[in-house]
Amino acid sequence: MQNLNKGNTGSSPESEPFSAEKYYSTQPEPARLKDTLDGIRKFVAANNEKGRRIVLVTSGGTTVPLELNMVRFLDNFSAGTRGATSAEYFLSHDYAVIFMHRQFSQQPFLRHYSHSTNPFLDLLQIEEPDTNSPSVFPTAPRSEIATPKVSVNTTPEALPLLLRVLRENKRVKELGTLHTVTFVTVDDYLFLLRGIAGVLGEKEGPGRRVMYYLAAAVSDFFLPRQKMAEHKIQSGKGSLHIEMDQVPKILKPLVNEWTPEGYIVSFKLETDPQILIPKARGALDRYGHQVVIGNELHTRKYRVVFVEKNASTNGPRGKSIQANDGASSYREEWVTIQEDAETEIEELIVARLVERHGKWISGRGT
Ligand code: 9Z3
Repeated sequence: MQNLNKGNTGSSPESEPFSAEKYYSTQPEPARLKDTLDGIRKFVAANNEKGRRIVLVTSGGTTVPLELNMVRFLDNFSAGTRGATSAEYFLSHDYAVIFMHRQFSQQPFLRHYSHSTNPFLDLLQIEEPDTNSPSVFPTAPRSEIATPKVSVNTTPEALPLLLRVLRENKRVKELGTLHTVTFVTVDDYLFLLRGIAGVLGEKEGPGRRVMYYLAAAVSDFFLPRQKMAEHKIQSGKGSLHIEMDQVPKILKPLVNEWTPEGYIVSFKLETDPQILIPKARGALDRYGHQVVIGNELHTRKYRVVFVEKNASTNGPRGKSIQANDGASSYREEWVTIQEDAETEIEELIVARLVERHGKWISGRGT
């Protein structure tokens, strides 16, 4: 058996778990973080000036590299559909959207025409010039040379979607309400989240008009840089033993320190339906934010549950107060659609959040 952890220094029960402070002071920040945050600052200022609400949508899965010169990494299933779809609905509600997503995962608008869904090339039709025409004669003046014509090849059934996507994409571009940043590793994700929250929480910033919609599937475990092998892990020494550290729970500093007034929505993913609601409630108790949206892996496109604390059990800014009567201190709302429905569940999720956020802004929400 070989131990992946450099110098056989796998974390033992007595080794300290990573606090957020320890994590940020020992792990590498992504290249060009400052430039990325400058871009965010400009976007936020421009939209804040217009009084818009702003949402940070995180989307897609993070990777965990196993080597410093990375050949291998751990990944997860998320395609970023939830985040990309939700971003479109936030845009339609006139939010300015910071779309922080895993590189090459689904993106708003583009998701409708990926390599597998409505393949983009199938939409284009080419019409070759008539080769007998004198205008293709090589000595003809350039302006007279016939060029192939490209047109959009669509059917009456496909046209409404295409028009809707094109119009909405154009509207969003003209308004300047979508700003995209990418991450790959869990380190990228954690540094970006802290940096963006810092910008959104700045004094002259949007305050309560900010929502965090944390739909990215973030790894719970990582290999600290100090324990990583430098080079590609070699085979031939038997089985591989990897001991990973826990990723620090950054919802805590997000709620308490980085974003004093933001409306925070986290997602809880489980595969065992029995533990979904207890886990979601536990997260609300631990972090004191506003909403946990629970979903199960296989039904996530058709069924989610909003888990919130009742007003009486929320302290200032959603900080939870332990109620004596257990279950009655929480409320749950299931949102479901038929599996063959035309509607996307994100439309319903976002509409509910926009309403709750409105109350939060006016000081009536929890
Ligand atoms: C989610 O639960 C998202 O809804 C999905 C969306 C990742 C399931 P897809 O991208 O899937 O549309 O394919 N996101 C949060 C997952 C997560 O990492 N949550 C942490 C946890 O469950 C807490 S922040 O412990």
